[in-house]
Amino acid sequence: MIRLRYFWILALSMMVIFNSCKDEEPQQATLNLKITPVSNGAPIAMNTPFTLSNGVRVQLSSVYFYLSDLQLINDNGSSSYLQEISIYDLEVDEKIAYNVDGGSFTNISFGLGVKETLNHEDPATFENDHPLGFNNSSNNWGWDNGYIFYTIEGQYDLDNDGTFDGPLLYHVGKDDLYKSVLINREFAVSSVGETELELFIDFNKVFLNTGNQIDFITENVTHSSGDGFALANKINNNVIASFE
Ligand SMILES: [Ca+2]
Repeated sequence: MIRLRYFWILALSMMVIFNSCKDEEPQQATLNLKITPVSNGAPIAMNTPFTLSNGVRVQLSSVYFYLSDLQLINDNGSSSYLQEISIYDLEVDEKIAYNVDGGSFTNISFGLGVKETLNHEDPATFENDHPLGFNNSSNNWGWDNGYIFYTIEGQYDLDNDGTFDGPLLYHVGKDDLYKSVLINREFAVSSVGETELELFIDFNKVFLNTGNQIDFITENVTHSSGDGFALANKINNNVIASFE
């Protein structure tokens, strides 16, 4: 009888412990974020030609972006920090999943590129599959210059005759070109389960941003160094304006 009473006391206290643990467990919500390349609002794909609004045909072959300090912001002051560093490879139709606090938001913010505190790290100090790790070491110029924040590679066909006339190669990096991006977007994130969020980058604007158009004949390659810095800065300003 005594033994049975102890059993019930034990069982009840375990239920109390179990329930209190359950109460304290934070609710886990996931945000699946995707960046879709478009041109004038129409989705585009890598290795598939599309025509810019000035009639020039372009085909992109390789585009990726590093984003630092990605967060969701509400104008009333609340925010949800997603991740210190992410890499989006537009060759892969991928979503990246983040643990997130639910809520209503009005903006998405990030630093375009690798922030200075991470930019001069050795890829070997990260796990291989980390965005800054060995598997992405081809995105690194070495300690002094840091990571290539993003690449835009492809070809252009100036007279749209079906034959490409030259390559496009924009490798943008360097601490001076690390800039903040704020995308205005009103959206809600559920506090449980999964929420999808799709951002866009408009390549018609990357190349033909009003007042800052890229001339493919003279402005088709930059590695962000020396004489190439001005073109990298120009492309960077257009790219920042092209996220939506
Ligand atoms: Ca041509």
